Amino acid sequence: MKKLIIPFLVILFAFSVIGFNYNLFESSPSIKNENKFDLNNNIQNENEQVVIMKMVRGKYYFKPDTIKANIPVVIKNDGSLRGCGVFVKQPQLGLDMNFGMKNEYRFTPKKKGTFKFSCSMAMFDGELKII
Ligand SMILES: [Cu+2]
Repeated sequence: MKKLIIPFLVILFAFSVIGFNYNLFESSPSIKNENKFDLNNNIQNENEQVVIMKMVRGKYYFKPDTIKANIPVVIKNDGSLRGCGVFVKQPQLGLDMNFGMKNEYRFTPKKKGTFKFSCSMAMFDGELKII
């Protein structure tokens, strides 16, 4: 088991470097502006719900923490998701996100309830409500 830890960390590091470079490479002034989001300025409309995801001391937080079913959602990393915290899963909603590769993920929630999100190793978690 111990032998697996170091290769795993190397792979994880490689992934975060790739993700980082990818973002740097893709950054142009126009894209930067699009990706710039303000935690206090969530645009909620009938076409898309914007959810900002944040990580504070090993906990995920969503802003807003309650969204509506059957309306498309985009989940964005506010930049605080780090390390293995970039790998976010929610199996019931079919979400398997890697914020090291992409800064935002879109889906349309069909189910209602309180859904627990966790990192791929279940070290970090947080809840999102769908009504
Ligand atoms: Cu983890």
